[in-house]
Amino acid sequence: MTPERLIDLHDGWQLAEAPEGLAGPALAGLPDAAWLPARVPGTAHGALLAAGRIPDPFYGRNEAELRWVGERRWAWRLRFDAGELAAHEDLVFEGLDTYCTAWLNGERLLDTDNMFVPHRVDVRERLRPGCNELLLCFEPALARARAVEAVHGKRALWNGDSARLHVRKAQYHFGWDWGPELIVGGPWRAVRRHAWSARIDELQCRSSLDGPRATLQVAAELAGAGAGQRCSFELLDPEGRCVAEAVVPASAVARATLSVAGARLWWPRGLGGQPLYTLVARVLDGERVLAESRCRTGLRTLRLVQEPVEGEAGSSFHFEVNGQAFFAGGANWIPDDNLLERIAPARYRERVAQAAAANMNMLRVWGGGVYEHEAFYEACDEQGLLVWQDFMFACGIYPANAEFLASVRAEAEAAVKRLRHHACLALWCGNNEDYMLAESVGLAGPGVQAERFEARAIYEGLLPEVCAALDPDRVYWPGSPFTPGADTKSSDATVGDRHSWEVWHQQMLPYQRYGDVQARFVSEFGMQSHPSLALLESVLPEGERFPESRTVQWHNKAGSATGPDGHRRLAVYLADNLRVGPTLAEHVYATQFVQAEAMRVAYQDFRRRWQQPGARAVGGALVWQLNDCWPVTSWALIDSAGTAKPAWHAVRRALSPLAVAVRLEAGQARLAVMNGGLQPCVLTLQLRVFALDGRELAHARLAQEVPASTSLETTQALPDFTGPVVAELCALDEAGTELARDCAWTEPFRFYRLGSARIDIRRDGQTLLLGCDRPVKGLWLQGAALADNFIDLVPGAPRRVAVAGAWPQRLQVMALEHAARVVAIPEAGG
Ligand code: BMA
Repeated sequence: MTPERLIDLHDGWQLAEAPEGLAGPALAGLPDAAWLPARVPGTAHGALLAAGRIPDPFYGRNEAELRWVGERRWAWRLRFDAGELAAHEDLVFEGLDTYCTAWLNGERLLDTDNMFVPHRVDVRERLRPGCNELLLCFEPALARARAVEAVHGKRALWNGDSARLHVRKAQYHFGWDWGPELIVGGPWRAVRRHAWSARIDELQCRSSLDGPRATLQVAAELAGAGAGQRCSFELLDPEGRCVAEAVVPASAVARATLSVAGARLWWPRGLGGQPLYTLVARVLDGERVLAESRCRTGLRTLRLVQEPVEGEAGSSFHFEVNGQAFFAGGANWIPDDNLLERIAPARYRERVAQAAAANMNMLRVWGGGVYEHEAFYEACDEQGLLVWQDFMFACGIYPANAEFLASVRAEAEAAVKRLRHHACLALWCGNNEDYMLAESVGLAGPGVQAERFEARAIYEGLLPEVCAALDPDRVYWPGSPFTPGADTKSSDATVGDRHSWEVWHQQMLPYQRYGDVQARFVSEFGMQSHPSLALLESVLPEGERFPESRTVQWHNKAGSATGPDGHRRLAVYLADNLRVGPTLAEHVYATQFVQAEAMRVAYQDFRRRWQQPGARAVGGALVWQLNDCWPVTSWALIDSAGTAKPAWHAVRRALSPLAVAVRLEAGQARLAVMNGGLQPCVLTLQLRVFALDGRELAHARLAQEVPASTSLETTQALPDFTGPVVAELCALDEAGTELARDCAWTEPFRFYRLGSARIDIRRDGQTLLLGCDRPVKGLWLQGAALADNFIDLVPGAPRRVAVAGAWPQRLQVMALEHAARVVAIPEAGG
């Protein structure tokens, strides 16, 4: 019996266009000149780009010129030496996108039609000790999908070609209202050779807590293990020390119970640490380890709570971890690139870290992308970000024929088995907006018979079945948004989750009215803005660098059946709020300004309604969207170069463990304090009101005690002043140190002029001192890594902002109504 070997087959691949009608050995026989070097995991687009055979699909309007790549057949060839063969030899394909046929040494191995289903093929009889040839041929997915659509019929959808509904492939590949149509294909996940005599197929770990004691039911599905062999289980604590172990006879499914006294609990960030335990299973032949499998997990309990909300209709929708209720503040995650092979694990960690640094504690993996890379979930485990995990259905009326359901079942089982051990995984969700779409086409909603919406068989049948069987301790939610019960609408604001798109989509409400579109859990809302000027210009030909250009519009995919409308909606929000200059730089700042203000208002208006136990009116807010997959004008907080926009800072402040919000109302200011911590806090609320010429009109201090995990509100009279004002609200601790701050201005900003304020920027050690003589709105500093940015200044003590990393020689300074300028930073006192 020899120990198992898992060998990556990633180097030495070649790619060639596969002529129509050619298959198997005939393909492998294409002339050498036809073959390009390729890497696995990879895509044909990626290999052609690396070989300089196609231009950057993200530049200009190249996307349109490159449709041909997705319309061709592509062959992938690998010749490798297998050396000594083991008792068992498998080829493992973690992901083939999408319609692929594989041959080994001329023998057909498998045909695939679902990019989310991994395949293991026994090749013991076909693998040779010497040279072997593995060949993959990928068919054009759109053409194949259209052939299936022709059989099953066209269906309603939002975004992309309707044939996408019939193919189990990342839906955003077909184009989305923030993404290009790039129908990539190829071995997008790992290809491996598994040589073994015994192996561990599945490892499962179900934990429960009883006070400080954790009990883990562990199970390992074994193959090839024989009589006299044993299976050992070891649980390692975060430092790698063994804290529990068991050894049992090796059988088809080896089971054991492990117990840990003094279990260290995993918490979402902001509530506690993220200690991760590692379960290690081994098949032992005497002392020799034949096979090993390990998974990391966290010990915690998690509940979705739907309880009455005092004084209101419906029920709450909030989460509790380890018995502690908390407000879920976060974002929707989309794939971070169109060519996923370009995303290294470090990039997942960086993006997740950016979400964490914005004080987020939840990310929703949205249903039009992919079941994400391991590195994503590991980063969420480590950084304490819970994951709302959609199954991969988005904005469509999906078929429910037997063949489709069988493919979905295999996909769902693979996803649940792969992800279920992650501490970060909070909830499984059936789809994105399919109930909403069904309602919009009369297939669901009040008075509509349930069976008219046949995809319920997936969201209310197949998927909950798979989750109940393979991951019974985790919540399953049929869709986002979703409202339980017959005759309900997914837009119901009193039960379940909701997508509040009255701002931006639908009636395009002003963002100042986010408070009117709250819900028990706002799982989508958003406002568009341009990416950074540098990124935008990097994809614009010289002559196209103005806001209204054809290429700028090309990089805004928002729109509907009537065509692109992102630029028009942006124009409305700019016209509502600002005076905007003609240059691209001014347009970038203006759109980012509006997005930042919209995010400030939205998160504050939703989080204020977290309130107190028994009255959890709003349990969470997940903005659409955290990230981008290419250089685009979109709802993202972080552009595709990884640059955080001003909105990211607005979200970071609004989700800060202790945060404040101020609203100007007739004759009074409404003050809110949000304490997300586990301890009550005693503080002073300081409200200062300024005229725009810098005069301080009022200064008030209120003592306030805020219980743990509570949001509360109060009001304070405003001075009798008819002109526009700025109100600055700060929460101070007993020592007078500022804990949180927010500013509210008389709006809209376009009614008054601000440009004459003097902005003073000085250095004090590793800190910037930012001062002014009159109020300054939206000070946006570029050129350094700053702890705070997009800041409002009021006269008085300068704001101190820490600078991380190298001290910048120069900073680019922008603010509302202030022309952009680049400044050197003098020392303080100089
Ligand atoms: C919702 C999301 C996405 C879309 C976004 C912006 O529909 O689910 O499908 O990109 O709004 O329009």
